Amino acid sequence: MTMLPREEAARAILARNDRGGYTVPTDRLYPFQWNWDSAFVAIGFSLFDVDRAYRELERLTEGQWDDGMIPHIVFHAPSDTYFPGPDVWGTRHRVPTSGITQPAVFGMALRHVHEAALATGTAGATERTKALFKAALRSHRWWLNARDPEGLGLVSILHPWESGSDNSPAWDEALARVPTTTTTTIRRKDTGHVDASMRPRDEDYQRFIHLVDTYRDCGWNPERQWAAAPFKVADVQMTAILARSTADLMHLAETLGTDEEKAELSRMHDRLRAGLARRWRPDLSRFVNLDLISGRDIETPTQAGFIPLVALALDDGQRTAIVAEIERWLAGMFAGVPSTPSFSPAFEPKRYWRGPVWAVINWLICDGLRLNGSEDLARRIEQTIVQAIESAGFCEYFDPTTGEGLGGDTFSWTAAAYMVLGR
Ligand code: 2M8
Repeated sequence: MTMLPREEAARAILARNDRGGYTVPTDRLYPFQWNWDSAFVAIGFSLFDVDRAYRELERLTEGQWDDGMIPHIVFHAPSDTYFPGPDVWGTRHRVPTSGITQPAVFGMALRHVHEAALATGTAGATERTKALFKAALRSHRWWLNARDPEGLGLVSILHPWESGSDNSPAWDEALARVPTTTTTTIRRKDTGHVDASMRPRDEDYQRFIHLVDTYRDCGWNPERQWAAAPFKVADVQMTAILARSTADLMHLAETLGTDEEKAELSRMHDRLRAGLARRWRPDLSRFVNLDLISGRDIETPTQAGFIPLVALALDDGQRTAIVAEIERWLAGMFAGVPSTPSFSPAFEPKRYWRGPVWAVINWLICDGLRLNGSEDLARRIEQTIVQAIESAGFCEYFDPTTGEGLGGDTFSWTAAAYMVLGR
C-alpha cells in the first residue's frame, strides 16, 4: 500500500490521542471518548491496525445503556478541562456517560472493520464482530423506539449536541424557543482552549444546558424526555446515517445474523428510507429537516441536506439537481462542501458549524455521491480536503474561503479522514 505524504503524521496523532484503547478527539478541548468521532477513527485504524479498530468500538460500547442508547460521551477517566462533565449530566450508568447520543456511524464503522479483518485474516474477528453487531442492533432499536415513537420513519434529536452540528443555523429558530435559564452553573472551558469567536455563543450554551437540566429532571427516561422536550427536530442527517448503518448491518447479518435479525433490520431500513424520501424538496434540490414542535420544514441550507445521499439511490432528476446544488455551494470555495453555504445570510466562515468545512462531513458526502454514480465530483472534493489538511495540518475544521485550519489541532477524526480520503 502506498503511503500518503503525511500518513506517518496522521498515525502519530491517533497514537498521541490514544488513552488506552479509545481515542480522544483532541487533547484538553475534548478529553473523553466521543461517539461518532470514535466510529470515524475506527475506520481510520482499520486501514493499518484492525485489532485497535475493534478496541475503539468495544470501548465505546462500555458506555452503552441498558435501554440500548450509545451515549455521545463516555467519561472513562476524569478530566477538568471540559464542561459539562459527568456531574452535570448526572446519569447512572456504571461507566459515567452523558445522557444524549450522536450520529450512528457505529454500524458503518463495524462493517469497515469487519471487512478489514477478513482481508487481513485477523484472528477472532467473527466473534468480535458478532458482539459489536448485537450492540449496534440494540442501539438501532433504541433509536426507533425512543426517537421515532410516532412512526414517521425519521429519528429526532432532542438536543443540538446530538446532531454533532452543535450551533448549526438549522437549529436557530427551534433553539430560540428554549429558555436561557439554567439550574446548572455554566463554567465554559472550550473558550479557554479556542478563540471564543470560533465557538458557539454564550446564549447557545445557556440553551444547551437548559436542555440538559430538563432531561436530567426527567431521570433520563426516554418517554418523559420526549414529552417534556422543548426542542425536537426530525433530522435528515441523523436519519440518513442511521439508515446507512442499518444497510451495513444488513450486510453483516447475511453471514452473522439470524433470520429474525435480518427481517428486523430490513423492516427498519424500509421505514427509514421511506421517511427520508418524503423529505426531498425539488425546489431546494436537497432534503430538509422537520421541526416537530412547530410542525414546519426547516429550510435553512446546511450540509445536512446532502447527507441522505449515503442512504438513498436517487432518481436521475434528483441526482442531477443535487449535484448542481453541491457545485453551487463549492463555487468560490477553497476546499470542500461548507457546513453552511456562503450565499446564506447565516454564513460565518470561522464559527464552528455555521460555515466551516469538516473533513468527516465531506467524507460522508463523497461516499454518498459515489453511491449515486458521481465518482468525479467525489474525487474532486476529496482532493481539496486532502490538500487543505496537507497545507494547514490536522485541524478540527477549515475556513472554506481560505483553507485556514481552525479549532483544535492534532484532531483524531481529521487524521482518520486524511487516510481514508487520500486513498
Ligand atoms: C463538538 O461537540 C461537542 C459537544 O458534543 C462540543 O463542542 O463540546 C462537535 O463538533 C461534535 O460533532 C464532535 O463530536 C465533538 C468532538 O469532536 O465536538
